[in-house]
Amino acid sequence: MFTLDRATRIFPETRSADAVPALTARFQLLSAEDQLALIWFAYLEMGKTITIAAPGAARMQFAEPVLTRIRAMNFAEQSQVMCDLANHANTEIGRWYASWSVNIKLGFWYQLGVWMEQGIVAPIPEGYQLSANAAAVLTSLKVIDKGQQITVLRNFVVDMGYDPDKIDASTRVSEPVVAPTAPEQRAKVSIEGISNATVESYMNLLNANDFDNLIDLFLPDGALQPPFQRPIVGREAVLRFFREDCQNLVLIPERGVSEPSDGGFTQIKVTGKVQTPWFGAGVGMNVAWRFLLDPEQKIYFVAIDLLASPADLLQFAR
Ligand code: 45D
Repeated sequence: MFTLDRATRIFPETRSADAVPALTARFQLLSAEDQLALIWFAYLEMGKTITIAAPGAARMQFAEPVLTRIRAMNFAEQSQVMCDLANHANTEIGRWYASWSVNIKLGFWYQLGVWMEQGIVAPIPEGYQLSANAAAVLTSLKVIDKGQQITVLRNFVVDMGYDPDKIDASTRVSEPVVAPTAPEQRAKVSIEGISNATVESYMNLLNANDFDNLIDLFLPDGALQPPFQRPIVGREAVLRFFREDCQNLVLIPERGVSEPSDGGFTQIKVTGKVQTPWFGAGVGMNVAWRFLLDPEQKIYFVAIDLLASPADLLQFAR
């Protein structure tokens, strides 16, 4: 029978974007000053070709009190707050930050970036010289595709602040869940090469923010593995992840293959694009979904991989 560990290894030929974990690890070795300057330079560079969408008020309300405090500080204090976040320091702001969902963290930095541009928050010092290692990381970051760049940037932001495992889990905050799309406004995907009701429903329900029906597609001990993360196991944890991290995504599956597996299970690989509300249609991430369905067509496991290159969208060989 399948174990979770075995499930994670279906479609082993799938090549994920190794540059993302490699760059994230190299970044973690840099000093806080270098990290902040590097992100700033990367952000300016990326801003030439793609635009971040301003977060809505619902998302910003949780970061608001901290942002207001930072805005009132002098430049030295503001720089200290940003370095403390990069250093994972156990400060009041670092603990607040640790309690926030990914999207609140991103919204917080979005606002600081705007204020840095406007001169309200301490800028990176004029003429700041990156260390050789930091300059090398920035050079590597510039040559990967946009979908990988925004994933690296997201990782940097997620990793900052005090360790979330060391704070009271009940203090976690995330933005409110939006209402699902009205039934008559829902689009339906079609996937070249396969016709599978569970996989199609997965895509359509996620696109409609209909998480309560989406979770019913999973077995009670079903698992979902986001790119570069450990699997999230069990309906309750997966549903929480959908509500916190998966609102307003656009999944654009293109093609797939379905194969019978052991014990009446079915393994299905689909490739296509995903858009995040932060960048809209400006960035299409090349991804693969690797599904393992039980004999009743419920999801036992699904992994989402960020692909190494567009050529991997066509990679279905065994
Ligand atoms: O430090 O099927 C400054 C799942 C300088 C669900 C700054 C999925 C200083 C299931 C510039 C101010 C979710 C897994 C910082 C599918 C400084 C499923 C600011 C996949 C930090 C398909 C930096 C979804 C800023 C995917 C403002 C793959 C940075 C979603 C902002 C991927 C960075 C979404 C932003 C990604 C990054 C979003 C907004 C990668 C957003 C990235």
